[in-house]
Amino acid sequence: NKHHSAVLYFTGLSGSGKSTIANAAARRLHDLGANTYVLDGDNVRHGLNKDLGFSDEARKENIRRIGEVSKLFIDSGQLVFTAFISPFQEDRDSVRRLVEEDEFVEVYISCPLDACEERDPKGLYEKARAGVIPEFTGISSPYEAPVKPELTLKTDQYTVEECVEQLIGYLREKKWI
Ligand code: GGZ
Repeated sequence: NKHHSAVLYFTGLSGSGKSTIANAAARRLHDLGANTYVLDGDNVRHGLNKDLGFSDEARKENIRRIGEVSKLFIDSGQLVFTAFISPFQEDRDSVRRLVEEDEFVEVYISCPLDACEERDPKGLYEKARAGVIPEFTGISSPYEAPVKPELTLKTDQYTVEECVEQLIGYLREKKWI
């Protein structure tokens, strides 16, 4: 099955739903015959990038490597999803410049901080508020919302399934699938 190769570059706060939506969308696209792969904390921060912490510099290096790996996956013909906070616009723009213009889709996984904090699936916000986790995004470390994302998925207003449909709709419109 022929499809366009690209990186669907997700960005958003911890708990916004990046990994959940990326995995659900990848499954959907796989069923439609596309070659997909998801890069997220589970397979990158625990492996290739396990030497990196959460300082601004470490996050920058995290995103740089993720960009390089994404490029390799694109070269191998995949639709690759990346699900990392990626808090800095400059670093996201660097990844954009690394690949072809029509190979980068910035997807803002939008959810207000208070809603993410309410979800707190891993109890990290509570620990961040207590000062147990330093430099936590949205609490004690900055998050720069995308200036001009190709796509915004509002996870506080739509279900996971609806967000996946919006993403599939975008890819269909582009005739990439
Ligand atoms: C933000 C942190 C931190 C700090 C650990 N700040 O919700 P999670 O748990 O599963 O996802 C978060 C993940 C963030 O890693 P990323 O590689 O996506 O971040 S970045 O793009 O900024 O490099 C969270 C956990 O790691 N986590 N400490 N201080 N998130």
